[in-house]
Amino acid sequence: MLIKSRPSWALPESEVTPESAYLSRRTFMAGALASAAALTMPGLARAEKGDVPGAPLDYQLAPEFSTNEKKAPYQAITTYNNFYEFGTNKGDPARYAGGMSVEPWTIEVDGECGKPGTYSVEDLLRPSQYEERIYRLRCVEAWSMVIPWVGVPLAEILKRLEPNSKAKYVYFETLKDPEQMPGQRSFFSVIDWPYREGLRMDEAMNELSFLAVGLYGKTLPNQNGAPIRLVVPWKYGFKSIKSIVRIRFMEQQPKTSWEMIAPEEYGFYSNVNPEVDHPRWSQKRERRLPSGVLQPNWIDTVKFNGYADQVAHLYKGMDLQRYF
Ligand SMILES: Nc1nc2c(c(=O)[nH]1)N[C@H]1C(S)=C(S)[C@@H](COP(=O)(O)O)O[C@H]1N2
Ligand SMILES: [Mo]
Repeated sequence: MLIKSRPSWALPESEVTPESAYLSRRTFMAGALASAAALTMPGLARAEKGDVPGAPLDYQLAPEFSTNEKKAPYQAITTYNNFYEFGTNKGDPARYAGGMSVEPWTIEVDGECGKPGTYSVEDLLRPSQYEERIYRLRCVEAWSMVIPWVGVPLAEILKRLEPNSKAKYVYFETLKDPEQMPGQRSFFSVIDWPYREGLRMDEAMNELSFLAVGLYGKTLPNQNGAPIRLVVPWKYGFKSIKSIVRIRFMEQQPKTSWEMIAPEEYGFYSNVNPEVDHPRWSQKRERRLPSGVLQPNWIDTVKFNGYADQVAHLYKGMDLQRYF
C-alpha cells in the first residue's frame, strides 16, 4: 500500500481502488467517505422492477445460469461503480455518466473474422432473444454483488461474426471520448485510453460469458456500461469491460488496460482465486454489498467465483499462480 496512514473512520484497505495507490490521498479519502455514506444511508430504495429507470426489455429467465443468492438493490448496483472514464471515486460514474450519449451506438468489428464491419448495436443483437442471468460480480478490490443482468450469450454474437482459425483471442475497447468522459481528461489518470480488455477464444465462447444490455429488466444505466458491456462472472470485475465500441479477433494475446498499468498486480487471466493474493491485499475474503459499518458482510471468496463446474476445464494443466 502506498497509502501509509488513514484516520480511523476510513474504510479498510480492501475498499481501496487499485489505482488509489497512484492517486492523491485527498482524492481517495473523499471518495471513500462518499461511498461509505451512500451504502449505509438509511432508507435507500429497494427498487422493485417498476421503480427502475430505463426502457423495459423483453427477456426470458435463465435459472440454470442464475444464483438464488440475495440480489443487491438497484440503488447499490447503480451508485457504487468502477468506470474510470468518469472518475475514480465509486460515486463518480452515477454522477457523471448520464451525459454520455448512447444513441446511436456503433461497434467496429475487425481482425481475424469473416464478417468485419461497422455494426449498430441493434443490428448486432437483433436476432437474439434476451435472457436474464443473475450472476455474482467479484471485484479485484475484494467486494462483490449479486446482479440481475439482461443480455445475450457472448458466444452467440461472436459466432455470427465468423471468427477464422487464426482467431485465438477476442479483444474489446470502450468508447474514447474525453469530451463526454471527464475521467479521460483527468491529470491523475493512469489508464492509456481507451480501456481495453480481452479473453482467450475458448473463454469467450464459454456459456457463462455474457453481453449485458440491461439490469433489473430495463436498459442499462450509463454508469453500468450502457448500451452494451461484457460480463465474465468467474473473473475479477475489471475484465467485464463497459460501453464497448470495438470487437477484434486476434492471433496474439492482446494488451489489456490493467495489465498495462501494473502487470505484477493484474494478469491477463484474472480468474477469481482465493489462493492467489493480490500483492497488496488478500483475496481470500470479500465484502458482499450492500454492507455497512455494523454489518460488514465478509464472506469467503470461492475459486472461479463459484463457477468452477462451468470453467475449471479451461485452465487444466495451467499454473494459476503464474497465469494469474
Ligand atoms: N470501460 C471500463 N469498464 C470497466 C471499468 C472501467 O473503469 N472502465 N471498471 C471495471 C471494474 S474494476 C469493475 S469491478 C466493473 C464494475 O461494474 P459495475 O459498475 O457495473 O458493477 O466494471 C469493469 N468495467
Ligand atoms: Mo473491479
